[in-house]
Amino acid sequence: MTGSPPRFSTPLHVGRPNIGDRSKFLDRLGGALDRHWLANNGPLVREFEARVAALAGTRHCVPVGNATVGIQIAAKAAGIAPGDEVVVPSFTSPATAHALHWIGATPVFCDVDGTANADPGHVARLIGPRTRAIVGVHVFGRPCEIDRLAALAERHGLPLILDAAQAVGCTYRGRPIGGFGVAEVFSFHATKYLNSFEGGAIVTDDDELAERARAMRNLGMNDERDQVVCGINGRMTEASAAMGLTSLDAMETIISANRRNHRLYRSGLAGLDGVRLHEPAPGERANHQYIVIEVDGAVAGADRDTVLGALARHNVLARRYFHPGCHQIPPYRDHPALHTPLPLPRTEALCDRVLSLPTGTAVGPAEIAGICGIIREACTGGQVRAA
Ligand code: T4K
Repeated sequence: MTGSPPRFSTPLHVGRPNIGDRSKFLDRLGGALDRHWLANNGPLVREFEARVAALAGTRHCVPVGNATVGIQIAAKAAGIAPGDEVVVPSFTSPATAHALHWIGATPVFCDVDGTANADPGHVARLIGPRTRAIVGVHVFGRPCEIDRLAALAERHGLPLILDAAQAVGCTYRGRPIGGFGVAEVFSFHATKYLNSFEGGAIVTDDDELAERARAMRNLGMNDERDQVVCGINGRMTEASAAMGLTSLDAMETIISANRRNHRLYRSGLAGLDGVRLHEPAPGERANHQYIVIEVDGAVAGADRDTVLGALARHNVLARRYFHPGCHQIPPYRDHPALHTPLPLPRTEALCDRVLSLPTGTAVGPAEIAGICGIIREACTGGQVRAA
């Protein structure tokens, strides 16, 4: 392979943004310019809010500047205060842990189950006298074990907050993600299948939490402009909402491209020993926005990083979502107050195996065939085996 030209002349990215209908976006942006209303809960943000609440099936949606600030606000609005411990999976974006740490809470990391989500049994063992909340994450859009986490939260009188950054448009037990726990938080970052450049939303059925979150997002002011709480600037702009609305218009088209891509990867990687493609939860609606494989180096003939390197040589910029686990990054790995029994063996094994591959509307059958071919070659030492 060394010395041969790359299979792709331009890079294939994980998280290449889906653009949607450019003219609709530009019309919306033009409207904002004409109105001279660019920020602070303008009409496009309010329209986005209504559309996202309808999608989530919740009474409230509070659009925010990004999901990280959304998690901070949701956690604070749910009563999490400095010094509180929050049980959260280590296998997630650093954003989840950092958002909690940034408001003074101490993340206590749990291990994963077989779906790369929080293991409720381990969560139960980590709940102690200083625990004030549980944060679940729907990793790669696959819902975590909400029922079991909610039962634990209820038994211990704790709020359950759900990081749904990757799970917009998915369902759990047939109901839309968004309406579970005390609040869920979506991301509309550029790399998400629905994007608002940067953006996020807190969705909830809790009237009081929503009211606090709204004020917290706006420097602590309520709708009457009275200072009611300690706030931050977590506002979404009109330009972001214009893009978010345009993405929502294209949602079904994007999901069907993602679903087709998932099918193509499934057949392209079928029969390749030691390479496992993550699948959505059976019977649930999925957004398929991440194509995730696990490479078991002991079986596959190549480890994950060898496959990553082979892909990179051919201009396929796969991503190690997530590596390393949050418990192995600063400041948590050296945190004096952290009493998680380390290591987290299943998380660490998973972090060494996972790889996210390009998908979305920028990727089609030819690219996927090429990517699967590179993975096969890497695993079989250049001998392409029939699927
Ligand atoms: N919770 C979870 C579970 C999350 O996954 C995330 C974010 C959050 C919370 C926090 O949400 P936000 O606060 O961001 O709303 C990316 C995203 O930046 C991040 O939003 C996302 N998770 C994470 C899984 O992926 P990086 O560090 O990998 O991003 P970056 O800049 O390296 O871009 C990834 C790939 O996308 C690259 O190959 C380049 C490509 N790309 C990126 C951008 C921004 C493009 O092609 N065009 C673009 O405009 O984290």
